[in-house]
Amino acid sequence: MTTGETALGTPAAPAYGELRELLWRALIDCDGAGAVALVRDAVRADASVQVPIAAERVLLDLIAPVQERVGTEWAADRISVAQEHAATATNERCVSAVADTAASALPGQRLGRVTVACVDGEWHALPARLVTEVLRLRGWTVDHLGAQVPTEHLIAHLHRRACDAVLLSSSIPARLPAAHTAISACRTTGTPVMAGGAAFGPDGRYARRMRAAWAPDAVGAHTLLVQGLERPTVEAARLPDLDLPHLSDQEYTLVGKTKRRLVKQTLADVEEAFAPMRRYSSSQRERTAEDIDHIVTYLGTALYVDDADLFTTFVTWTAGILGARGVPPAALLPALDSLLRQLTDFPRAEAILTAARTTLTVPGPGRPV
Ligand code: B12
Repeated sequence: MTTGETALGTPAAPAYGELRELLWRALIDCDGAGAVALVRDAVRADASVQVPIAAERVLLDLIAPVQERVGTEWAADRISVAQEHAATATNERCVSAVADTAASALPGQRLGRVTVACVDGEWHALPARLVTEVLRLRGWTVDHLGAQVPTEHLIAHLHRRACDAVLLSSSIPARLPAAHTAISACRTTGTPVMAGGAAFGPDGRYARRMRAAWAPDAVGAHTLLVQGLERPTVEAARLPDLDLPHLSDQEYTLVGKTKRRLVKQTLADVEEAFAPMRRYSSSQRERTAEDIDHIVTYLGTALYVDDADLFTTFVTWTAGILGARGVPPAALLPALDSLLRQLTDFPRAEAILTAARTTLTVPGPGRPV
């Protein structure tokens, strides 16, 4: 697509199939002007509804699915990391364009003020941004703090600007311990906390364990806010550890403290057991060390929330990523076996590793081996 051509022609009811394809093309061609023109036209073309509703549809039914496709194509090794970054940057521009297009049509009466932020260490800003823009379109005043907000600065913000709720976003499960710290700290300010994003699990199970309200998406966030969230009392404030009694076995803490040693030994064991690794270049070796580092991080996270599924999902995902890049998923087994040997006194870690190992080795639909 060239700049300014948008090939709209869709009926008022949004059937975005073709537009998704065109937006995808524009993102991959780094055609920012074309992408922006396309989404603006899509808002204006949806004339059967008021502008804020049309804008919301474009954000959630056009821009968001195309962004998800960016992830799928990267995972399948069909686009590069650079293309993924460029596409995301362009799509962020599209979100701003939609917000600007609808700005003059926003409802005059505001429903209240909320703060939206990504938890510490969380770079996935776009999901939070979508939540922010949808809430603005639906009548909320939003303080949008963006990516990786250090918890102390978030708390300082809440003290400066009282709000009806703080909405925390996280996409990467590895950020769950940080999310829990942020949720607990926000609660001590007496501000209701809502969590969301892929990290909290499809049913929000981790958010609830951390005493945060949860909604699956931006519209769900609005619904919960309208219903009203309970304000936490100062007396209810407590250390995050008390929400997760299993942490008293210290497995999470000890795996975290010995992480460097665990990664080093695992790398040595993998090199011993997986012959092709001996011919790896230094950058392939570096990637392998990173993969092992992530495996230990996710083991720690699974211990933190006490859920083997979290680790199995991560290992299955890693196997898929490796498989798409020509590395057999079985290459992960020596790493799991090494950790099993090193963590013999850790019953929860052992159960988590064993469950993941079984998933990798037992053939079945969708199984990587
Ligand atoms: C773009 C992107 C990036 C960009 C982010 C830039 C940016 N400005 O956002 C960059 C390059 C920084 C990045 C980095 C990484 N990424 Co990334 N990334 C993505 C990608 C392609 C899109 C994310 C996105 O915007 N999704 C679109 C929206 C629509 O997502 P959504 O979650 O559905 O949002 C809705 C709901 O979740 C909900 N919601 C969200 N927040 C909240 C909050 C509240 C309160 C509520 C109620 C609701 C809510 O509402 C939203 C709108 O309705 C995803 C793929 C994907 N499928 O999402 C991978 C993905 C999330 N990334 C992934 C990975 C692995 C990484 C890295 C670890 C890669 C690496 N090795 O470095 C790093 C981690 C960085 C970090 N510490 O955060 C994996 C995660 C897999 C996993 N199991 O953990 C994914 C899934 C890619 C994949 N297909 O495998 N990434």
